[in-house]
Amino acid sequence: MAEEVKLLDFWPSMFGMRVKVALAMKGVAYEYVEQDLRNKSPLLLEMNPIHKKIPVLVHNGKPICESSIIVQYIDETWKNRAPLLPSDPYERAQARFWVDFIDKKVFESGRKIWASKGEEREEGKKEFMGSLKKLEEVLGEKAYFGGESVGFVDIVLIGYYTWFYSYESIGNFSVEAECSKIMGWAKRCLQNESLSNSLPDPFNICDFVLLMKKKYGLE
Ligand SMILES: N[C@@H](CCC(=O)N[C@@H](CS)C(=O)NCC(=O)O)C(=O)O
Repeated sequence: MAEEVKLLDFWPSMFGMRVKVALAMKGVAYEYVEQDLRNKSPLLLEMNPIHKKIPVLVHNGKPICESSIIVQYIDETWKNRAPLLPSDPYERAQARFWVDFIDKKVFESGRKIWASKGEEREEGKKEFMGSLKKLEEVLGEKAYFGGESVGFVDIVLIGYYTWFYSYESIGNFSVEAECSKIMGWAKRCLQNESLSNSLPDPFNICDFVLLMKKKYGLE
């Protein structure tokens, strides 16, 4: 039986980007279904009744929610190509720890940079750069967080790279100046077509962010 794989997503979402990258790395064909988050579709509400959020992967009619859980599901389901999580249990636990760190720290500080101002924005910048510096330590001398090849942590973090330009322009700072190692890592990741073809243009993200700021009076 042919597999039916559908992705419910919204293009600027760094959470959705993870899923697109993972599917591309595994070479899984899928139907992309863009969602309007201001007017949620019956399909999204049916597939993610708890959180009502994208991304949702629908595999043969069954929904899988929460981006980092989806990436792990993809890795376990399409095992025969491009392993994403380490096979060693300790290494796997470490990868999950840093994914959890990214989920808890990076999104919120990034949001503070673009969606607030004054002291809160400054706090966001400090937290954001602090998290990137910590991640640089974790990367160490490795090419990727996954070692010699792109892995779980790389896939989870790379979507944020497409937002760096927006954070930098709005927050008036430079990631490159303070975290050149992370920028080197991101550029290496983008040499991989599964990643570069799955990610939006940072300028388009910035146009989207500026539009959101205007729409919600966040200037
Ligand atoms: N923890 C979730 C976060 C997903 C998320 O925040 N999605 C946002 C878009 S970036 C969303 O669907 N928002 C709609 C809403 O909150 O109503 C994941 O990793 O999948």
